[in-house]
Amino acid sequence: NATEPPTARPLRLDTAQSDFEATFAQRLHWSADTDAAFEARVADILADVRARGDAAVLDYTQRFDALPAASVAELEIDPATLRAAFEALPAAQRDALQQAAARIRRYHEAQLEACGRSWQYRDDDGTLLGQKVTPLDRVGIYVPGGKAAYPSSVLMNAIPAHVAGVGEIIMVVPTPRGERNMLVLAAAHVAGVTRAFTIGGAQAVAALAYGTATVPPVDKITGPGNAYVAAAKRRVFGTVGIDMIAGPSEILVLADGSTPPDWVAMDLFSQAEHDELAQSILLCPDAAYLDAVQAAIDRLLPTLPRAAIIAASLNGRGMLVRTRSMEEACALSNRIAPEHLEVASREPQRWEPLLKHAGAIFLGAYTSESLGDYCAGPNHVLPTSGTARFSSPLGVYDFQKRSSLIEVSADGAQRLGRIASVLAHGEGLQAHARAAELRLEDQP
Ligand code: HSO
Ligand code: ZN
Repeated sequence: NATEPPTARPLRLDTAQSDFEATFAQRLHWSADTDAAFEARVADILADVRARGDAAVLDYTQRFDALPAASVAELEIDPATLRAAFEALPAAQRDALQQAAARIRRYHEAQLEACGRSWQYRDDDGTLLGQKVTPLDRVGIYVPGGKAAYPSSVLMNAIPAHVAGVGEIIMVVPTPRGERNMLVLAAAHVAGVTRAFTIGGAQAVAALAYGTATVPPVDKITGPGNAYVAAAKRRVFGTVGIDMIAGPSEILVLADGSTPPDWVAMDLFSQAEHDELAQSILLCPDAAYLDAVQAAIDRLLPTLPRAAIIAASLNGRGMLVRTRSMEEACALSNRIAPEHLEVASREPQRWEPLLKHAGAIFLGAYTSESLGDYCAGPNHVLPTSGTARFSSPLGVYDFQKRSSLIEVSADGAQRLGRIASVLAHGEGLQAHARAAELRLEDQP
């Protein structure tokens, strides 16, 4: 019944209950299920674009996006149009975009200084060794259309690429029926996108990966997308680099009971409103506080336009968990390795050293995850589904690669030549051994 207000009851659990582990593990689990028929459809689109180029891109854009065009050139948005989109915005939106962009740029510039620079050292004998860091020549940024069209994600993908020194940033964005999202175009202007095309889906991924007469081939594709885009990115990996395959958004709040329950409830909602499959979890040692947050959920949910999505997310995947202690809550959080981790505590610095695995850690009551989504500075493209155990936020380093640098001195060749010769003989590789030995002063 559409008129009834939705209710949200995240699963209540207690780490002391006997079936906690099993119930918790089952609720936590998420996996992208794809079937063979779906994979085959995506593979067909990729092969078709690879073979027929622009003509195939035009066919699929007409079929899937109801956007007819005589040429792919017609689907390109020139930089002047991106600028005009920006200039036509209300001043408050222009200002907010620019301020967010400036903060994101500053953060990623600091990242470049700290971990994105070339380095070298010399052996005593003058041999030079080092690592040379180079930006990628050309990258493609996929921007979803429809309900997941986020201008903030344009900033989060394009700015680190720009800061890394990428030569050309090619944006693709599906534009069903030709309805353009002006904030997305404006964000592309602010973030320094080089060229933009109103194409999307697997066909856009294929165009970027293989290149067509009009769309230049890129070296890496980043950015989120629907199941077609995810499957296409997986398949073109190897021909080009990709960033990550993101799952639904997640937030985990670690609370000691000192943050107003309304704030925490709204933070849980903020990720739940992305997607029915998003996951919001609250861990707290105080059961009365969990009750207070549930009461806040009941009161605040009906005030939100996306209440139905939020309710579906919280009812399907949400959890309010009482833990024995904050220490236990921290340990549990590490096992989950959430995308976003809020430490809603009056002493966040006490708990931070205990936290190892999370895409981004938000410390203290004032640090709403939502501020990180838009403008704090760090990237909002983060590892999901427990992958924060082994991977990192999107960053400048994703738009660079490294080459080793070696310059052996005449003296160095004596020392290294003897070692290499022995090992090469051991491997039975005579040419390797001779190449090293020819440079020795006393040849064997
Ligand atoms: N929370 C999302 C990013 C986003 N939020 C964009 C709002 N707009 C990534 O996990
Ligand atoms: Zn968000």
